[in-house]
Amino acid sequence: MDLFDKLKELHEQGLEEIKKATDEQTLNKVRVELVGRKGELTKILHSMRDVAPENRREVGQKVNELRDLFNKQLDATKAEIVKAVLVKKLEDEKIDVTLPGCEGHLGSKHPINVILDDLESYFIGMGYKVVQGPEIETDHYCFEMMNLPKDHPARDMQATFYIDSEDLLRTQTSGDQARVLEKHDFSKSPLKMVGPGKVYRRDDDDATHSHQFMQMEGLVVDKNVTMSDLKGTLEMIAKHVFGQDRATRLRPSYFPFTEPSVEMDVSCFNCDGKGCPICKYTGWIEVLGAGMVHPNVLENAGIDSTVYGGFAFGLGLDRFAILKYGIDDIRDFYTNDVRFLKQFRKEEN
Ligand code: FA5
Repeated sequence: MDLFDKLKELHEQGLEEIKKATDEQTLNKVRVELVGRKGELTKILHSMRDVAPENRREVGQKVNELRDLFNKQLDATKAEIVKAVLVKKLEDEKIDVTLPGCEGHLGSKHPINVILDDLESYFIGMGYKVVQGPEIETDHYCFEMMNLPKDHPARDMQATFYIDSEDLLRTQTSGDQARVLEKHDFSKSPLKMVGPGKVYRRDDDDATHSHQFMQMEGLVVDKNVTMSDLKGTLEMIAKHVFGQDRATRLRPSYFPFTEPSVEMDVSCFNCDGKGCPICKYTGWIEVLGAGMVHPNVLENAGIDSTVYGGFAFGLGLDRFAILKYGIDDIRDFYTNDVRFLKQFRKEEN
């Protein structure tokens, strides 16, 4: 077969091979076979020496024409394959935007966070700043700075989880008072702060006691702060959270960091003050401790207690939530039962 016949045959076969290729990999193989460096057309060029000199020009021209034709056809087929792949992909991944979406299960705020957020905004509105102390506190700030030196008998009231001889899971948020007092510049402004957070005690759990619970510390220090400022503040808080009608009472109490000290009780939500197992038949549930800041606490932080004085309080946020929502067991806050938690969705805003 002479070269012209070979070229004619290659022409037909080549176009046929290109047509048959339906994926990029096969097409690339065909491209290499036809127009590659060692492909059929190159082979024909290499055998040019066997062609009569007067025909060489024509053969060369034909080879070039065929190369152009093959390249054009290969490119066109490649474009078709790419398009077909894309069309298939679009078809496979087609999304019906009219289908109903999958409903996400929205969580809700924990009831204690609902109370916490509400109280924070309430205090911010009254000019308090919000601080956050560490949950792993030092003996120094949790007790010593708060007028509870080592071996003080009142330490027994708050049996503690110690981590080592100096660090402990804080039993109260009162350490926040000492940390803020040390830093505050009284020449610039009086001090009004709340410090919410988790606290831990080696308490026996029951309906109103948990070994882990939330407190919110409050502290106001300025010149001429009186006990009636404290009383007014506590009553406002109780009315804000529980409404105008819920009865409250202040009882004398003892805390080493306040003098005088009080505790505030709110009438039991369950028996309305008549007495039941939840309030241990007293008709009242204790919600906070408070008092006038002890001079030693101020002096420990380098503040002149003959010039400055103030009041402090520590609210039990769990107890607030118990009373506000009528919850008969504090442990429900910590067992994460969604049936319990989702009941508070409507309280979020
Ligand atoms: C204190 O912790 C003081 N630091 C509060 C304070 C601050 C007094 C500033 C004076 C000035 P007490 O141990 O009473 O006080 O706890 C305060 C509140 O935390 C209680 O009124 C109660 O609401 C809550 N509380 C106490 N123990 C538990 C517990 N085991 N579980 C749930 N809430 C508790």
